Amino acid sequence: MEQTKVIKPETLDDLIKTLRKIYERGRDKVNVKEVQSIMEAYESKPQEWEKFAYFTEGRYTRNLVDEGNGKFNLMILCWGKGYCSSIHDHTDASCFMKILQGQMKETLFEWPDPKLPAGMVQKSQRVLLENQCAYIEDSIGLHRMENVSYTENAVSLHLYSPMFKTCQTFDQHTGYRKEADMTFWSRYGERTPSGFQRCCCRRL
Ligand code: CSS
Ligand code: FE2
Repeated sequence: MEQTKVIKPETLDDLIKTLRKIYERGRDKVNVKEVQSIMEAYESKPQEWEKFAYFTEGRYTRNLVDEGNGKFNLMILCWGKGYCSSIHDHTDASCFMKILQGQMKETLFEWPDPKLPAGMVQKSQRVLLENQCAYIEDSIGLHRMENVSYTENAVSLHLYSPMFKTCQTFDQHTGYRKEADMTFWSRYGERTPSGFQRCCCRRL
């Protein structure tokens, strides 16, 4: 696994080009720290990503930005005030999430024992600030993401590799799991025709 010096991507387009190169070169073995550093190095400029940022009432939205030459999905998630995800896994994929605007709280949980219904065990909690980039995969645990602000929206940039279309969501009180389909509210800046998005949104 080679790792080159982190060259700061000046624009979102630059960042996408760099990510494509890394995934082209690394195939399935990219260096997590390298991707994280590059995503962190990009300084969020709303004018570069606002065409992807659709907000709606009642749920967070998932907006496809790039398909990474088939190696990854890059998407922008828009979290209205107080909106959160359910507790979910990441379907054996790597997940990077960078904050483009606002702040997000991440609560990490242990995997529940499917044979023993019980309240889910919380491992840790942290607040991610603008431009920070976090990483999660199934071996680290499950998580819930939350825009805890009731006055500010939050926007985050997610890279998933490989891409996935379903995940599992978990009930915090019983550990009971369900499969959830994950769809896009928009693709490449255009609203998807279905008019409906399924994802791991928590019912409000
Ligand atoms: N995994 C969630 C967002 S939190 S990382 C999703 O893709 O909708
Ligand atoms: Fe997640």
